[in-house]
Amino acid sequence: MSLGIYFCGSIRGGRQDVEIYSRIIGSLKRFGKVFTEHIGNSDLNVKGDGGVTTEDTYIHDRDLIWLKQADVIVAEVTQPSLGVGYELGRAVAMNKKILCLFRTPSKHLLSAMIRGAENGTSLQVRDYSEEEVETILQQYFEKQLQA
Ligand code: 6K6
Repeated sequence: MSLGIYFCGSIRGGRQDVEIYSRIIGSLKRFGKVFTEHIGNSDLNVKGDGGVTTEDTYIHDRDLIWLKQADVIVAEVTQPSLGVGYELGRAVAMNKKILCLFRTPSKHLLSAMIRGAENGTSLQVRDYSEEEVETILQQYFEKQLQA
């Protein structure tokens, strides 16, 4: 069975971490279909998709359809983003399985509303360094595929 995976990463919150998003998405593709591959695309900047403007309502409604379809949500939460926080809140309300990844060391401190939502099962928060990200994803998805 192939999993549906929704990856969340900052867009208008700032694109500083786009390279790590791309690396995570590359790794996630081994475990299932990633609905939001565009988040790892460096042409997608805070102003829009390489010059192409899409209505915000369209983006919101399409992303919520993908979120509902997803089996697992993986969010890179180091760069604070209102959109990622919103997606996580909606995903919690849908009882989705969620893995939040926070890169250390970081100048940012993860919101208590994300770290405090950790419950060890449906919502997990992992602090990680860039070199270990593939191993963390491998271990997480092995468990999901067994469940
Ligand atoms: C238009 C202008 C800037 O970027 C665009 C195209 N935007 C988006 N396309 C797809 N998903 C989006 C877009 N903007 C936000 N999202 C969703 O919210 C993604 O799934 C991200 O996980 C999250 C990022 O939120 P912000 O607040 O950092 O933009």
